[in-house]
Amino acid sequence: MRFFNFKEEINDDTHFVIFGIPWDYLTSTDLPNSSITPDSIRNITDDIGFTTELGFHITNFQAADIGNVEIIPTSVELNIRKIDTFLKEIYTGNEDIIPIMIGGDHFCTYPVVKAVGDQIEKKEEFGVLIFDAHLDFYQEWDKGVYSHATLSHRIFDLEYINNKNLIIVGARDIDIEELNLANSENLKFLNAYHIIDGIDYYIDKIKEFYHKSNIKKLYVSIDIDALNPSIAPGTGYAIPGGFSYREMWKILKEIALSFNVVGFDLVEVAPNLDLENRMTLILAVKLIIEFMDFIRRSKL
Ligand SMILES: [Mn+2]
Repeated sequence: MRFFNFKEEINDDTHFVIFGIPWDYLTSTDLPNSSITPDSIRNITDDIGFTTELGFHITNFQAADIGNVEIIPTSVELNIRKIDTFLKEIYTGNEDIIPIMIGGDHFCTYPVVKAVGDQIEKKEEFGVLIFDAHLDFYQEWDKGVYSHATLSHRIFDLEYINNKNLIIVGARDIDIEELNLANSENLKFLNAYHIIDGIDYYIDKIKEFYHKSNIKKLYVSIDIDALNPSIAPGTGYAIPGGFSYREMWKILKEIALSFNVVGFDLVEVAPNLDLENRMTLILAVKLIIEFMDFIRRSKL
């Protein structure tokens, strides 16, 4: 089972490497089952047309799907190390490869961002863009410092990440403690209610933010709950007021054209909460494949 017909092996021509992290131990409800998502997403690619919306043949992507990281659900520190090793192997022999991670809960993003950031020589050019209904900025959550609710705080704690190169977009479900924490650190986030001002608001603000600090290389993390639950019902925390598919499509297109996207992920899809027609899984596949096409075009 592979993502579309991508090959399993990385070779000299490989541009994108897809892999899954089937891990949802650090979510904070018993409802979602995002550990089955990487394979559910691969499965559904059989039912989706083999072209992107702009007409690129998916068979022509120079991409590999190398499977899943082997996870032992409760072994948090061990999994973090395993994910790091997995990423380092991807980069062996080709440091320009663009890793694409399918989660898993949002915590899966932390070890991936760290591995991607660690191998970038000019750290001052590196930025992280997170789409999320939540800030995930708690210092600790039910299972400790590592949780899907502390994700962006752990990223923020990386020595090369700060309030000038990390931005969270689509926020609309923030607790008081978390808001106070975010404000005290001057964490940059864009609220979802600006959608009523038109999608260019986000494109302009995101570009302005990164240009101000001279960021050129971006890691992008997409929590599916950044999108509106009317189109993404299959997730643990369905918060109203998110982006439409087309709005997200447009933002991703502009981001890919304006920055060098060095990796991205899609997390928090829960197939067990999806509708029978699997619309959240299809949305996830479309976002991945469209973003890949935008990134490919930006490098032509
Ligand atoms: Mn979220």
